[in-house]
Amino acid sequence: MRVFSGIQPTGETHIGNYLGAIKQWVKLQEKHECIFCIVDLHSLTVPYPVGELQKRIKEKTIAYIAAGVDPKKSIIFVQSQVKEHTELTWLLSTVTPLGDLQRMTQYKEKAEKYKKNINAGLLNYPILMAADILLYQTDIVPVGKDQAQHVELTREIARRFNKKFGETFKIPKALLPKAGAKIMSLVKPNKKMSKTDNPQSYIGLFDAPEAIKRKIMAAQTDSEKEIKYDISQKPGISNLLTIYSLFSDISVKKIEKQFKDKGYQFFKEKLAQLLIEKLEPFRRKKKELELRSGYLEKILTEGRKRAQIIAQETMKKVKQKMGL
Ligand code: AQP
Repeated sequence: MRVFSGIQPTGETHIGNYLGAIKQWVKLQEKHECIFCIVDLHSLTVPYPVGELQKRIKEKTIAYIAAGVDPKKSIIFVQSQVKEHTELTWLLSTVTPLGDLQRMTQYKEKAEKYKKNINAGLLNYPILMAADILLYQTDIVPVGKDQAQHVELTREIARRFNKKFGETFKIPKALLPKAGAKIMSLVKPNKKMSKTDNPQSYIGLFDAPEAIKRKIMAAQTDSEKEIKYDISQKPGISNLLTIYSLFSDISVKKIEKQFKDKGYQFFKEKLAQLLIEKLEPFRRKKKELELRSGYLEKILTEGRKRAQIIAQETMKKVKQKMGL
């Protein structure tokens, strides 16, 4: 089975990215052929500081490895370095109805958020994502819930292409974690945790202990006292319970019992302690990797070469099928 996934270098990697995507990647690489991409071309669809982009790409490379992706087992590479991604995007755009793109939730949300920059790239984002996935004849796409709709569209595009031009692409499947597929913002627990939001709203994978403590203690909860999972009435505390459960491997039910009558402040203090402890190895690994730029470059060059071989093979087939 081949696995493909990626993260945009739009900001700091947070625990939502980890629990929704990277944690699954680390497991999958033990049994499957995995390809993990830093999707820099996707990140150009929203405003970004040009001078920061390379730094952000480096941060993502470090985040993948520090969180457990093993470059000996998995391919890690930068999307813009394999030109077949953009080439296939154009070809797939000719079999993608405009209406399908306009109804995508992420497009609607981003168009609302960036009213002054509703560029065509924002609309075409899912076609680039389809190209990323289909180029590698992917079987499994481990992602968080917000990306499930894009994987569904990818399947539709592949089916449409195969029907029109003959069997070309594998039909991939999204893989969502059972819990943690949508970690919510600490500030607005009805919204997804997002790296382009206020840093108070997320716990960065490499946040310092003081920052973790400050953010968790300030996390929005309700005016009651009971530590109980109830996503509709108590989204804030439910989100914190999910995070606690996923980092401790203790069920939400058990945690509720453990903290019965203890109050929110006590629970938050314990959660902060847990996160500080669990994220410590990531911070340590990051420090090490930051000093090893040559090693990181080597991984990306190696990854690019390996990715290119597969991508070129698919492109050859696609062009033949389309009569080019
Ligand atoms: N809050 C989340 N909970 C669980 N999974 C999440 N993912 C993102 N946020 C959460 C998953 O992380 C992967 C990388 O996402 P992306 O960089 O492609 O962009 P995104 O999905 O739009 O993530 P962000 O953090 O919200 O980034 P920005 O702010 O740039 O839009 C995906 O698998 C995603 O599902």
